[in-house]
Amino acid sequence: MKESNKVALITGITGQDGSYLSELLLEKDYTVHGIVRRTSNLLRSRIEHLRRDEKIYGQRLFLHYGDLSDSTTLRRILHDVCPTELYHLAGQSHVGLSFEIPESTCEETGMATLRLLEIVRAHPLPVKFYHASSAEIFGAASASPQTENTPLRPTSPYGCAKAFATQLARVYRQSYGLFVCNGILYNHESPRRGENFVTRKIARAAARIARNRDDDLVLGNLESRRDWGRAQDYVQAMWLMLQHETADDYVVATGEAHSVREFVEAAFAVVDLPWEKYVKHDPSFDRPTEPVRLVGCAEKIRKTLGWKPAGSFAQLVREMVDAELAAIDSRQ
Ligand code: G4F
Repeated sequence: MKESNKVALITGITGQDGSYLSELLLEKDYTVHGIVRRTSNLLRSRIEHLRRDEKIYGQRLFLHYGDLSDSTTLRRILHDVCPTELYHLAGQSHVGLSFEIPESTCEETGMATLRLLEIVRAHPLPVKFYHASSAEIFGAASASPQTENTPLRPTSPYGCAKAFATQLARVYRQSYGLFVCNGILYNHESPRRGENFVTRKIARAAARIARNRDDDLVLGNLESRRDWGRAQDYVQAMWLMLQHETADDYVVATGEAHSVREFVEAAFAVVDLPWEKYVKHDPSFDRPTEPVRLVGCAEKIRKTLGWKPAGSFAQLVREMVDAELAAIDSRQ
Protein backbone atom coordinates (compact mmCIF):
# COMPACT_ATOMS: atom_id res chain seq x y z
CA MET A 1 0.00 0.00 0.00
CA LYS A 2 1.25 3.50 -0.82
CA GLU A 3 1.65 5.60 2.34
CA SER A 4 -0.76 8.14 0.82
CA ASN A 5 -3.50 5.47 1.09
CA LYS A 6 -2.93 5.22 4.78
CA VAL A 7 -5.57 6.61 7.07
CA ALA A 8 -4.91 7.08 10.77
CA LEU A 9 -7.44 7.66 13.51
CA ILE A 10 -6.07 9.12 16.75
CA THR A 11 -7.77 9.33 20.13
CA GLY A 12 -6.09 12.00 22.23
CA ILE A 13 -4.98 14.01 19.20
CA THR A 14 -4.88 17.27 21.17
CA GLY A 15 -2.40 15.92 23.73
CA GLN A 16 1.39 16.07 23.68
CA ASP A 17 1.80 12.73 21.92
CA GLY A 18 -1.24 13.16 19.66
CA SER A 19 0.08 16.45 18.32
CA TYR A 20 3.58 15.12 17.57
CA LEU A 21 2.16 11.93 16.08
CA SER A 22 -0.16 13.95 13.81
CA GLU A 23 2.80 15.95 12.51
CA LEU A 24 4.77 12.76 11.88
CA LEU A 25 1.92 11.04 10.03
CA LEU A 26 1.10 14.12 7.94
CA GLU A 27 4.77 14.30 6.94
CA LYS A 28 4.44 10.67 5.85
CA ASP A 29 1.46 11.57 3.67
CA TYR A 30 -1.23 10.00 5.82
CA THR A 31 -4.75 11.29 6.09
CA VAL A 32 -5.20 11.91 9.80
CA HIS A 33 -8.47 11.89 11.72
CA GLY A 34 -8.65 12.86 15.37
CA ILE A 35 -11.36 12.40 17.96
CA VAL A 36 -11.90 15.46 20.15
CA ARG A 37 -14.13 16.07 23.12
CA ARG A 38 -16.54 18.96 23.03
CA THR A 39 -15.22 21.83 25.13
CA SER A 40 -16.36 25.42 25.43
CA ASN A 41 -12.92 26.54 24.30
CA LEU A 42 -12.37 25.88 20.61
CA LEU A 43 -8.66 26.63 20.84
CA ARG A 44 -6.69 23.38 20.81
CA SER A 45 -3.26 24.84 21.40
CA ARG A 46 -1.01 21.90 20.49
CA ILE A 47 -2.62 21.35 17.08
CA GLU A 48 -3.71 24.93 16.38
CA HIS A 49 -0.88 25.42 13.86
CA LEU A 50 -2.21 22.43 11.89
CA ARG A 51 -5.82 23.60 12.12
CA ARG A 52 -4.86 27.00 10.75
CA ASP A 53 -3.04 25.50 7.77
CA GLU A 54 -5.55 25.52 4.91
CA LYS A 55 -3.52 23.00 2.95
CA ILE A 56 -3.85 20.55 5.83
CA TYR A 57 -7.03 21.11 7.83
CA GLY A 58 -10.09 19.82 6.00
CA GLN A 59 -7.78 18.31 3.34
CA ARG A 60 -5.68 15.72 5.16
CA LEU A 61 -6.51 16.44 8.79
CA PHE A 62 -10.03 16.06 10.15
CA LEU A 63 -11.45 16.34 13.66
CA HIS A 64 -14.53 14.49 14.91
CA TYR A 65 -16.43 15.10 18.10
CA GLY A 66 -16.55 11.99 20.23
CA ASP A 67 -16.17 10.73 23.75
CA LEU A 68 -14.54 7.55 24.95
CA SER A 69 -17.65 6.67 26.93
CA ASP A 70 -19.89 6.89 23.85
CA SER A 71 -19.73 3.59 21.92
CA THR A 72 -22.25 4.51 19.26
CA THR A 73 -20.31 7.60 18.22
CA LEU A 74 -16.97 5.78 18.32
CA ARG A 75 -18.42 3.02 16.14
CA ARG A 76 -19.84 5.54 13.66
CA ILE A 77 -16.53 7.40 13.40
CA LEU A 78 -14.66 4.15 12.77
CA HIS A 79 -17.23 3.19 10.14
CA ASP A 80 -17.02 6.60 8.38
CA VAL A 81 -13.25 7.04 8.58
CA CYS A 82 -12.27 3.42 7.87
CA PRO A 83 -8.77 3.84 9.32
CA THR A 84 -5.92 1.51 8.44
CA GLU A 85 -4.28 2.41 11.76
CA LEU A 86 -5.81 3.41 15.08
CA TYR A 87 -3.66 5.09 17.72
CA HIS A 88 -5.41 5.01 21.07
CA LEU A 89 -3.69 7.67 23.19
CA ALA A 90 -6.58 9.31 25.05
CA GLY A 91 -7.35 9.07 28.74
CA GLN A 92 -6.72 10.64 32.12
CA SER A 93 -2.93 10.38 32.23
CA HIS A 94 -1.98 11.99 35.55
CA VAL A 95 -0.87 9.33 38.03
CA GLY A 96 -1.17 11.55 41.12
CA LEU A 97 -4.66 12.65 40.13
CA SER A 98 -5.75 9.04 39.66
CA PHE A 99 -5.69 8.65 43.46
CA GLU A 100 -8.30 11.42 43.67
CA ILE A 101 -10.49 10.34 40.73
CA PRO A 102 -9.92 6.56 40.54
CA GLU A 103 -13.28 5.61 39.08
CA SER A 104 -13.23 8.00 36.13
CA THR A 105 -9.54 7.17 35.54
CA CYS A 106 -10.34 3.45 35.32
CA GLU A 107 -13.37 4.16 33.15
CA GLU A 108 -11.42 6.33 30.67
CA THR A 109 -8.22 4.33 30.67
CA GLY A 110 -9.45 0.78 31.16
CA MET A 111 -13.04 0.44 29.95
CA ALA A 112 -12.58 2.80 27.01
CA THR A 113 -9.80 0.57 25.67
CA LEU A 114 -12.06 -2.46 25.95
CA ARG A 115 -14.79 -0.52 24.12
CA LEU A 116 -12.44 0.35 21.26
CA LEU A 117 -11.08 -3.19 21.03
CA GLU A 118 -14.63 -4.52 20.74
CA ILE A 119 -15.48 -1.96 18.04
CA VAL A 120 -12.34 -2.89 16.09
CA ARG A 121 -13.14 -6.60 16.47
CA ALA A 122 -16.56 -6.06 14.91
CA HIS A 123 -15.23 -3.80 12.12
CA PRO A 124 -15.37 -5.53 8.70
CA LEU A 125 -11.90 -4.35 7.62
CA PRO A 126 -8.57 -4.93 9.38
CA VAL A 127 -7.35 -2.06 11.56
CA LYS A 128 -3.90 -1.97 13.15
CA PHE A 129 -4.36 -0.89 16.76
CA TYR A 130 -1.78 0.90 18.88
CA HIS A 131 -2.51 0.96 22.61
CA ALA A 132 -0.66 3.54 24.72
CA SER A 133 0.40 1.37 27.64
CA SER A 134 2.69 2.73 30.33
CA ALA A 135 5.65 1.93 32.57
CA GLU A 136 3.18 2.42 35.44
CA ILE A 137 1.99 -1.17 34.84
CA PHE A 138 5.24 -2.36 36.47
CA GLY A 139 4.78 -0.24 39.63
CA ALA A 140 6.62 -1.99 42.45
CA ALA A 141 8.73 -3.67 39.79
CA SER A 142 10.08 -7.11 40.58
CA ALA A 143 13.15 -6.52 38.37
CA SER A 144 15.08 -3.59 37.00
CA PRO A 145 15.39 -2.66 34.18
CA GLN A 146 11.95 -3.86 33.07
CA THR A 147 11.27 -5.71 29.85
CA GLU A 148 8.09 -6.77 28.04
CA ASN A 149 8.08 -9.88 30.26
CA THR A 150 8.35 -8.18 33.65
CA PRO A 151 5.27 -9.01 35.80
CA LEU A 152 2.60 -6.33 36.14
CA ARG A 153 2.55 -4.88 39.69
CA PRO A 154 0.89 -1.46 39.46
CA THR A 155 0.91 0.86 42.48
CA SER A 156 -1.69 3.47 41.46
CA PRO A 157 -5.29 3.44 40.16
CA TYR A 158 -3.87 4.71 36.86
CA GLY A 159 -1.35 1.85 36.76
CA CYS A 160 -4.11 -0.69 37.50
CA ALA A 161 -6.26 0.70 34.68
CA LYS A 162 -3.31 0.55 32.26
CA ALA A 163 -2.47 -3.00 33.37
CA PHE A 164 -6.08 -4.05 32.70
CA ALA A 165 -6.05 -2.42 29.25
CA THR A 166 -2.60 -3.81 28.39
CA GLN A 167 -3.60 -7.35 29.27
CA LEU A 168 -6.88 -7.00 27.35
CA ALA A 169 -4.95 -5.85 24.29
CA ARG A 170 -2.86 -9.02 24.58
CA VAL A 171 -5.99 -11.16 24.94
CA TYR A 172 -7.58 -9.61 21.85
CA ARG A 173 -4.37 -10.20 19.88
CA GLN A 174 -4.11 -13.82 21.01
CA SER A 175 -7.82 -14.75 20.96
CA TYR A 176 -9.04 -12.96 17.84
CA GLY A 177 -5.84 -12.44 15.88
CA LEU A 178 -6.26 -8.65 15.96
CA PHE A 179 -3.18 -6.58 15.12
CA VAL A 180 -2.81 -4.90 18.51
CA CYS A 181 0.45 -3.50 19.89
CA ASN A 182 1.13 -2.27 23.41
CA GLY A 183 3.68 0.53 23.49
CA ILE A 184 4.95 0.34 27.07
CA LEU A 185 6.22 3.89 27.21
CA TYR A 186 8.30 5.35 30.00
CA ASN A 187 8.00 9.06 30.82
CA HIS A 188 8.40 11.17 27.72
CA GLU A 189 8.57 14.92 27.83
CA SER A 190 8.71 18.00 25.63
CA PRO A 191 7.78 21.68 25.63
CA ARG A 192 4.22 20.46 24.89
CA ARG A 193 3.96 18.47 28.12
CA GLY A 194 0.98 19.37 30.33
CA GLU A 195 1.84 21.93 32.99
CA ASN A 196 0.99 19.66 35.93
CA PHE A 197 3.62 17.04 35.05
CA VAL A 198 6.80 17.53 36.98
CA THR A 199 9.25 18.24 34.12
CA ARG A 200 7.13 20.98 32.55
CA LYS A 201 6.36 22.42 35.97
CA ILE A 202 10.09 22.65 36.73
CA ALA A 203 11.09 24.01 33.30
CA ARG A 204 8.34 26.62 33.43
CA ALA A 205 9.19 27.72 36.97
CA ALA A 206 12.93 27.98 36.25
CA ALA A 207 12.21 30.24 33.27
CA ARG A 208 9.60 32.32 35.12
CA ILE A 209 11.87 32.81 38.14
CA ALA A 210 14.72 33.81 35.81
CA ARG A 211 12.44 36.43 34.19
CA ASN A 212 11.12 37.64 37.59
CA ARG A 213 7.61 36.29 36.98
CA ASP A 214 7.60 33.87 39.94
CA ASP A 215 9.37 33.60 43.29
CA ASP A 216 9.45 29.90 44.01
CA LEU A 217 8.72 26.36 42.86
CA VAL A 218 6.72 24.04 45.10
CA LEU A 219 7.24 20.32 44.53
CA GLY A 220 6.56 16.91 46.03
CA ASN A 221 9.11 14.10 46.27
CA LEU A 222 12.51 15.23 44.92
CA GLU A 223 14.05 11.77 45.27
CA SER A 224 11.63 10.03 42.88
CA ARG A 225 13.43 8.61 39.88
CA ARG A 226 12.11 8.29 36.36
CA ASP A 227 13.34 7.20 32.93
CA TRP A 228 12.75 10.40 30.95
CA GLY A 229 12.91 10.51 27.15
CA ARG A 230 11.77 12.86 24.37
CA ALA A 231 8.13 12.67 23.25
CA GLN A 232 9.10 13.44 19.62
CA ASP A 233 11.19 10.21 19.50
CA TYR A 234 8.56 8.14 21.24
CA VAL A 235 5.82 8.84 18.68
CA GLN A 236 8.22 7.51 16.04
CA ALA A 237 8.30 4.25 18.04
CA MET A 238 4.48 4.09 18.00
CA TRP A 239 4.43 4.39 14.23
CA LEU A 240 7.19 1.78 13.77
CA MET A 241 5.23 -0.77 15.81
CA LEU A 242 2.30 -0.61 13.38
CA GLN A 243 4.60 -0.95 10.32
CA HIS A 244 6.04 -4.30 11.44
CA GLU A 245 4.57 -7.46 9.90
CA THR A 246 3.46 -8.83 13.27
CA ALA A 247 1.85 -7.19 16.26
CA ASP A 248 3.72 -7.27 19.55
CA ASP A 249 4.47 -5.35 22.76
CA TYR A 250 7.50 -3.09 23.12
CA VAL A 251 9.15 -1.22 25.97
CA VAL A 252 10.11 2.31 24.87
CA ALA A 253 12.64 3.89 27.22
CA THR A 254 16.09 5.43 27.48
CA GLY A 255 17.41 2.92 30.04
CA GLU A 256 18.61 5.79 32.28
CA ALA A 257 16.92 6.93 35.48
CA HIS A 258 17.26 10.43 36.95
CA SER A 259 15.74 11.93 40.08
CA VAL A 260 13.38 14.89 40.19
CA ARG A 261 16.17 16.66 42.07
CA GLU A 262 18.56 16.10 39.12
CA PHE A 263 15.95 17.55 36.77
CA VAL A 264 15.63 20.61 39.04
CA GLU A 265 19.42 21.04 39.21
CA ALA A 266 19.79 20.81 35.42
CA ALA A 267 16.88 23.21 34.77
CA PHE A 268 18.14 25.89 37.15
CA ALA A 269 21.66 25.46 35.74
CA VAL A 270 20.28 26.48 32.32
CA VAL A 271 19.18 29.84 33.77
CA ASP A 272 22.23 30.04 36.04
CA LEU A 273 20.31 30.26 39.34
CA PRO A 274 20.88 28.39 42.64
CA TRP A 275 17.87 26.02 42.83
CA GLU A 276 18.07 25.56 46.64
CA LYS A 277 17.00 29.19 47.06
CA TYR A 278 13.72 28.71 45.18
CA VAL A 279 12.52 25.11 45.55
CA LYS A 280 10.12 24.30 48.40
CA HIS A 281 8.49 21.05 49.42
CA ASP A 282 4.75 20.62 49.89
CA PRO A 283 3.66 17.16 51.07
CA SER A 284 0.33 17.57 49.27
CA PHE A 285 2.25 16.79 46.06
CA ASP A 286 3.55 13.51 47.53
CA ARG A 287 1.72 10.40 46.38
CA PRO A 288 0.32 7.66 48.65
CA THR A 289 2.60 5.17 46.87
CA GLU A 290 5.26 5.54 44.19
CA PRO A 291 6.59 3.01 41.71
CA VAL A 292 10.14 1.90 42.47
CA ARG A 293 13.11 1.22 40.21
CA LEU A 294 11.24 2.29 37.08
CA VAL A 295 13.72 2.08 34.23
CA GLY A 296 13.12 0.40 30.91
CA CYS A 297 15.13 -1.96 28.72
CA ALA A 298 14.44 -1.01 25.08
CA GLU A 299 16.53 -3.82 23.57
CA LYS A 300 13.58 -5.51 21.86
CA ILE A 301 12.43 -2.43 19.95
CA ARG A 302 16.03 -1.58 19.07
CA LYS A 303 16.70 -5.04 17.64
CA THR A 304 13.31 -5.60 15.99
CA LEU A 305 12.33 -2.15 14.74
CA GLY A 306 15.65 -0.29 14.77
CA TRP A 307 14.38 2.36 17.22
CA LYS A 308 16.63 4.03 19.73
CA PRO A 309 16.22 7.16 21.84
CA ALA A 310 17.81 10.37 20.57
CA GLY A 311 19.44 13.06 22.69
CA SER A 312 20.59 13.13 26.29
CA PHE A 313 18.86 14.00 29.56
CA ALA A 314 20.73 17.33 29.68
CA GLN A 315 19.55 18.19 26.15
CA LEU A 316 15.94 17.39 27.05
CA VAL A 317 16.06 19.67 30.11
CA ARG A 318 17.68 22.47 28.11
CA GLU A 319 15.16 22.15 25.27
CA MET A 320 12.27 22.46 27.74
CA VAL A 321 13.70 25.44 29.66
CA ASP A 322 14.71 27.24 26.44
CA ALA A 323 11.18 26.82 25.08
CA GLU A 324 9.74 28.39 28.24
CA LEU A 325 12.18 31.31 28.04
CA ALA A 326 11.35 31.84 24.36
CA ALA A 327 7.59 31.80 25.13
CA ILE A 328 7.99 34.45 27.84
CA ASP A 329 10.29 36.61 25.71
CA SER A 330 7.97 36.44 22.68
CA ARG A 331 5.10 37.82 24.80
CA GLN A 332 7.10 40.87 25.94
O1 G4F B 1 5.59 14.05 35.93
P1 G4F B 1 4.84 13.07 36.74
O2 G4F B 1 3.49 13.50 37.21
O3 G4F B 1 4.80 11.73 35.88
P2 G4F B 1 4.47 10.20 36.29
O4 G4F B 1 3.65 10.11 37.51
O5 G4F B 1 5.75 9.45 36.30
O6 G4F B 1 3.58 9.73 35.05
C1 G4F B 1 3.91 9.99 33.69
O7 G4F B 1 4.69 8.91 33.16
C2 G4F B 1 4.02 7.65 33.11
C3 G4F B 1 4.96 6.63 32.44
O8 G4F B 1 6.01 6.28 33.30
C4 G4F B 1 2.73 7.77 32.31
F1 G4F B 1 2.09 6.60 32.29
C5 G4F B 1 1.84 8.84 32.90
O9 G4F B 1 0.68 9.01 32.09
C6 G4F B 1 2.61 10.16 32.93
O10 G4F B 1 2.89 10.55 31.60
O11 G4F B 1 5.68 12.67 38.05
C7 G4F B 1 7.00 12.19 37.97
C8 G4F B 1 7.57 12.08 39.38
C9 G4F B 1 6.67 11.35 40.37
O12 G4F B 1 7.44 10.48 41.14
C10 G4F B 1 6.10 12.44 41.26
O13 G4F B 1 5.80 12.00 42.57
O14 G4F B 1 7.71 13.40 39.91
C11 G4F B 1 7.26 13.41 41.26
N1 G4F B 1 6.89 14.78 41.62
C12 G4F B 1 7.50 15.52 42.58
N2 G4F B 1 6.90 16.70 42.69
C13 G4F B 1 5.88 15.51 41.09
C14 G4F B 1 5.89 16.73 41.77
N3 G4F B 1 5.00 15.24 40.10
C15 G4F B 1 4.11 16.20 39.74
N4 G4F B 1 3.25 15.96 38.75
N5 G4F B 1 4.07 17.41 40.40
C16 G4F B 1 4.94 17.73 41.41
O15 G4F B 1 4.89 18.80 41.99
